[in-house]
Amino acid sequence: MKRQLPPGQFETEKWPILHTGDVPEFNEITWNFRLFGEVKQERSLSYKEIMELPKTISTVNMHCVTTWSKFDTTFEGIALRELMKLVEMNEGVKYIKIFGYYNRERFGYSANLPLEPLLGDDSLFVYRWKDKNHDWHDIDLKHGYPLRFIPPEEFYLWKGTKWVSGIKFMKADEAGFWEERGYSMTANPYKEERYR
Ligand SMILES: Nc1nc2c(c(=O)[nH]1)N[C@H]1C(S)=C(S)[C@@H](COP(=O)(O)O)O[C@H]1N2
Ligand SMILES: [Mo]
Repeated sequence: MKRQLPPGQFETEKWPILHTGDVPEFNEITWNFRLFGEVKQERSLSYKEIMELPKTISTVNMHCVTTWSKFDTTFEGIALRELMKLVEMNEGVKYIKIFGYYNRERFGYSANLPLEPLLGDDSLFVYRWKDKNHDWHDIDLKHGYPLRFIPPEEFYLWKGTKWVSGIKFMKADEAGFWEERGYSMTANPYKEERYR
């Protein structure tokens, strides 16, 4: 895996914690994951149903817009393409918005992304990780347990929604939480697309 520091970034071996709002508690009984928007039929999956889906392991680099980059974290999770098999999308879907908790609001946080670059092994909804300093363990509640998205490294990490609650499939791009507040729609660290 390449190790190229994007412009304006520095490398860290630690995995910093960054978010806005409180850390939500996980309750398996009430937890569910919603697939909605431009689909023939909306679906809602329980925690058990999610965890029974095929797993993917992938090593990725993370770049936070606050300028830290962490290389080579290995994650276990469910690839976006596995979730896409569970719904029939309408014709012309080109974008998604990944929702998650902001305080008590289940859909309070969101980040928009184009669909096409997210079909590989590096687009995962993760729950377990390791790196050269840590053996396999569940991701911390503060990092988004029970499930959080990690985008490919062509996107800043704010596109990696923690405490995920659903995916909205869209024909047209729509700003998410930070994008509405002036951050980039495309957010490529190598092009230093921080703001718009
Ligand atoms: N639900 C939610 N997800 C979120 C955020 C947030 O505030 N709420 N912050 C984002 C930002 S700005 C970053 S940099 C990453 C940080 O992830 P980490 O704390 O696991 O490093 O989470 C992203 N996902
Ligand atoms: Mo961030």
